Amino acid sequence: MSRYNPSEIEPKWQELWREEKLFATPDKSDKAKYYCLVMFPYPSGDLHIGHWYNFAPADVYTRYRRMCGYNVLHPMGFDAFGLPAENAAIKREVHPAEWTKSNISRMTWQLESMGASYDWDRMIDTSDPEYYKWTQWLFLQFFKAGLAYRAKALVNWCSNDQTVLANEQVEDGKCWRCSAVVVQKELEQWFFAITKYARELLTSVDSLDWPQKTKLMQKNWIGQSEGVEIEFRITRPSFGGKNEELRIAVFTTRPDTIFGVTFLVLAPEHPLVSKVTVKELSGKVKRYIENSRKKTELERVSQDKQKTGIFTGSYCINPLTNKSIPIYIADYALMGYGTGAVMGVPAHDQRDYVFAKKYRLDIVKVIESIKGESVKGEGESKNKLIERANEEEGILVNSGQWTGMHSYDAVKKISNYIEKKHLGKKTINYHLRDWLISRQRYWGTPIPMVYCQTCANAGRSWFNSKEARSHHREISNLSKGMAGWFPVLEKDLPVILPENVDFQPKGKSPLASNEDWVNVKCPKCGGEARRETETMDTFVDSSWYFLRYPSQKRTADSGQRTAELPWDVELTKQWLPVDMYIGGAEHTVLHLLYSRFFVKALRGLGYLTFDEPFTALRHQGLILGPDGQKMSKSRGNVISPDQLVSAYGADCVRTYLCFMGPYDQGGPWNPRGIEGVYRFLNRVWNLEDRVKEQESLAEQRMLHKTIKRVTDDLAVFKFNTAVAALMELVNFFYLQDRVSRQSLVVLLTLLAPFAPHMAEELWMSLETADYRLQQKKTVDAGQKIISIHLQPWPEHDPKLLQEEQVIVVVQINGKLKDRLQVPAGTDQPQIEKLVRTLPKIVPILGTMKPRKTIFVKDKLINLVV
Ligand code: ANZ
Ligand code: ZN
Repeated sequence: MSRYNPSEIEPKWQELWREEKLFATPDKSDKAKYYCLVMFPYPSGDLHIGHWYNFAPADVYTRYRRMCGYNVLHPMGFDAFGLPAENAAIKREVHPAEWTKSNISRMTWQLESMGASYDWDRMIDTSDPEYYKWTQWLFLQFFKAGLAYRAKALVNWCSNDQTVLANEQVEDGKCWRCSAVVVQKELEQWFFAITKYARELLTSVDSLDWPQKTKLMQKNWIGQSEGVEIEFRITRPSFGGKNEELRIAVFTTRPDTIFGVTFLVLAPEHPLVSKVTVKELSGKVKRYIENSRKKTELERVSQDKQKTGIFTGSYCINPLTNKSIPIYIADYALMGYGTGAVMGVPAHDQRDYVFAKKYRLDIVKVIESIKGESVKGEGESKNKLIERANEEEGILVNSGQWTGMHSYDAVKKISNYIEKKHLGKKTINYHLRDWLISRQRYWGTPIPMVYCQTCANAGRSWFNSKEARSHHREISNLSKGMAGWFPVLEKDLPVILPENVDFQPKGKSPLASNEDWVNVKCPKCGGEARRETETMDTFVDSSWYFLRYPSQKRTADSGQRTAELPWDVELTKQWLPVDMYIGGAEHTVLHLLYSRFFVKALRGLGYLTFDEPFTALRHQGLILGPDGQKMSKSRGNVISPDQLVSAYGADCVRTYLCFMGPYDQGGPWNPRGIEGVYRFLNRVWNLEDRVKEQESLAEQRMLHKTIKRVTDDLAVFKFNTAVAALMELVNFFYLQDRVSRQSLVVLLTLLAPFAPHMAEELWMSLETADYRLQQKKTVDAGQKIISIHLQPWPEHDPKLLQEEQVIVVVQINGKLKDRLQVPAGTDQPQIEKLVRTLPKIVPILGTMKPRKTIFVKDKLINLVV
């Protein structure tokens, strides 16, 4: 047998598999479908070992599923638009398109070198006009349904990347990409109305086979909060004149504290601010509002920061106490949550407490703590004795008819009372905000909208059109703020991203610099109009790519450009939802939430019939450098897959990645660990010299035990223990210094998902010497081509597992007395029972209880008497 030389066999098999299209997935098949998807990468230039850790075990799992008899779809593509590519391109002074293209071809080559079983006919590049045409089309459907809208809002601005960010892209007040501090800006932007699906996104996550932690993170991000909206009547005299009674609604989760409300707070952006501010104070109020705009949301809500505010000069009435309380403006109240107004309960809310202290407002205790010790100044009821708010539930005091009741009951009773008396209503709020999708950057999908000033002046928008009226009954609501805006006609899609643009980020949309591109005719009046110059968040591209893969081939095959939908209806029904989604945990909120929203929104519009995009989800852990630190260029601890492949071969890297630890935990890269796996593969390689015809019962037992272990482990992503089982089997073969042909074939079949090249090479050499000749013969005979990867997954024989018998030595005081044959794994109490019935033991032992029992499972029992 020749030496194991992966660099010789691996490229050879990759080429043959490619030529035979061995892993192209047929759309028509008698087999059950299985859509197994990995998160597609950014074309950042190089596949690092973290990518491999996502893709290689995922490919192992895919191959296993395929051999189990499923028709498996395992596609690959590139999340090609977006900041990473654009920033890299700027740094290197090349065009992002060029940079992206060359990276895609380099990464495709790298993926090939991994021996992954992708169906390359379905490859997706999101920056391809044939793809982003449909991203634009989807935007238009959302727009027409009122799910995409433009609005002025306080938004997150990253001054380093010179663009706005979605809430999900701000981590601890910083930009998720570059870590620059994010500031608030008031801008007109495009949003997707993800909040319309908040309730559904929250509840239906329970049904998914996802990691618990990820489900919880989705829920927490959506943030459901049950409470009441209570209305406070404003009593500034001038309002009486117009017969209009102004009310401010507040949202509270603690209606049990309502008797302790001593002031009311409006967010600076609240629409009633101008109405409640008295003339004498309007200058001061204006300055306050301007100042608060400079703060980040984090600064505004942070618990420990000083609370600032300003009195409006107006008062309102607490509907339960009928007492008059002052109205303040304070920026710890956020406009984006609840009603944008808060009832101030300083005795029981710490922020209100800090605020009341600063502005010398009353602090009235209405909840008595049940744990006595935390009630400072009890009996004296002097405000200054309260040192901080008591936010816990307890017994109500000073609360009229509810005095003496527990908070839990009072929350319900007071809410009911408020509803009954029409003072307000119960509501559920979600912390989730609408998804801001427009970006002031170049490398993205152009938003396919046109703005016409003439039409805007005349108050016209698409929502006045006949098409719009056929879509909606309540146009007026949707058309708010949309005057002048028109969708690009669907037949004119895609709106091509122009190449000739100065794409350096300047805080404005780079596309605006290309006048030729910007100026268009208004689809309504035919006058001078302008294209929208902002592009879509990259996350929009990745929110639907999994819907495209099944149909991607159709378009590629037929060059079909006239399709009416982004996907083939039949293929979509056949393949979706994704059965298994595998990827990193860093996108737990962002990408997964957006994709779920897309599916629900498209289902709502009648384009899809299922409800959730990813039925099952698994995360891989993080691979650390050999020093246990996060891999980074600056630390010099980055492990390059390319070098490993040339040193050990792809099969070895794949198998080691599977073997290094539990898949969802990752861990440090161990340079010695990979050597061990390399030795293991060499041992497999050299087994061919030991092939003998017959097999022993022991060999069969060991083999079937291994089949069961590998099968069970792969099904639940325990790649490491599956490899360990294979290693034990190989050790067994070496110990008995022989292996039967059949056993070797089974071993190779089990090994095929992990080390596909080696398995194919050895299997072929067992089957036939000449691959090409054999293929020709089988194909001529009308049969499928042969490959170990088309073989069925081995099944274990349960009989061979159960009936394994062992001989247990029976000793009394260390002296051999008898032997006992029992099924392997029999436990101590059972063996003791059996021993006591043995004819040789009964006379010795009688009814004596042994002082001590030494037990070695499947081997020995020694009774000390
Ligand atoms: C009175 C009160 C008394 C409150 C008390 C809490 C404790 P979650 O659980 O996150 O929903 N709130 C409501 N709207 C707000 C806004 N726009 N900006 C800032 N704060 C706002 O929080 C609900 C609580 O957050 C509400 O209940 C309100 O304060 C505050 F002892 O009302 B509470
Ligand atoms: Zn017009």
